[in-house]
Amino acid sequence: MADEEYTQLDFDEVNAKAISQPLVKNIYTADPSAHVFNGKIYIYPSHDIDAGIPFNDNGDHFGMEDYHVISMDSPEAEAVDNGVALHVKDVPWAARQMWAPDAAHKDGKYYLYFPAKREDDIFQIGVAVSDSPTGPFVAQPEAIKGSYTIDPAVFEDDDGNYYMYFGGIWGGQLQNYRNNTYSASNQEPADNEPALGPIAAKMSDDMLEFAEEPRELQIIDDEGKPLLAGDHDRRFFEASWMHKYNGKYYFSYSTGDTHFLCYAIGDNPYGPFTYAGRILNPVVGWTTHHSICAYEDRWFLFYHDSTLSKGVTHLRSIKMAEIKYDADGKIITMDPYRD
Ligand code: FUB
Repeated sequence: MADEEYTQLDFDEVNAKAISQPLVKNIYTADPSAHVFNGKIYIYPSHDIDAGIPFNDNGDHFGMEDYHVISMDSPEAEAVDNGVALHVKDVPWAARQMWAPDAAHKDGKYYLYFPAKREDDIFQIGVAVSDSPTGPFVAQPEAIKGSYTIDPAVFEDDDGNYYMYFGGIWGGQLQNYRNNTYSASNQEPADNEPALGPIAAKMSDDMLEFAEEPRELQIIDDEGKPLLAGDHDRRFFEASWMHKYNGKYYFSYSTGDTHFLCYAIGDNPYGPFTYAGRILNPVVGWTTHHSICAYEDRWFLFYHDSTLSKGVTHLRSIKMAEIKYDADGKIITMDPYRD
């Protein structure tokens, strides 16, 4: 459904076949990171706008400027847009492109994590703090030391430790880093070499810094071999997410140019993670990005597509659908549109 294919579709028909409808229609939203805080669902999405920036391979047309938090009393309740929670003009180190954020809750404080480009066009990840899950959030003056690229996702483990997962290739700039060091190479590994992995770091007690050097994670196949850079149907591209199910760590992500949401399973927060399959087949629009969150005893996938904007790839809408696991803990692959 991605790439040029969707531009040929009759969007009323596609919409009628969609397994879910946009949660909010007053603004365009994408990259939904959902959490249950104090019994209520809070979704931290990107706020898509048409910034008038021409399309290019770096994704500069994703010219977002602020964040809104969406809240729901329950999975069936109306989704409420709580207004501007943080604007780029209030982030001292950031210049533009407020891409996919996430949030965490610890000791009564809420932390909004977000990537943005600095004035020199390099992505870093920042944090802003609030006493309320809906903000407004106050940004720290500097980006998180040692952070780079995009798509932070912060996971709270059962033992009270928090980990940030991040990274994205192409416009997300991960191909410019090896061992946490930048070079403007713009060079991905060759197709027969291991793919670049997502990056993870444990968070400091105050949630404002990394407590350790970020490390690259491995996604491996059934034989224990790393997925290769040429394996575009399975390799990591962007959109990290972590959740825990039956004591196992499920790392999920987007394959980017092949438009799948996939997952891999590990025994600890750092992996290695064994590729386990697809969660969601391609949606209308180039990007696909998600989160997975339990509400009481049900599990939900939060995702986005571009049906509301009739296929405009940078004007997306967040959606949610219940996910099911089989008896072996495998997630049953979903199609975003019925046949
Ligand atoms: O929303 C901008 C970018 O598009 C995100 O950071 C990526 O994950 C993709 O969804």
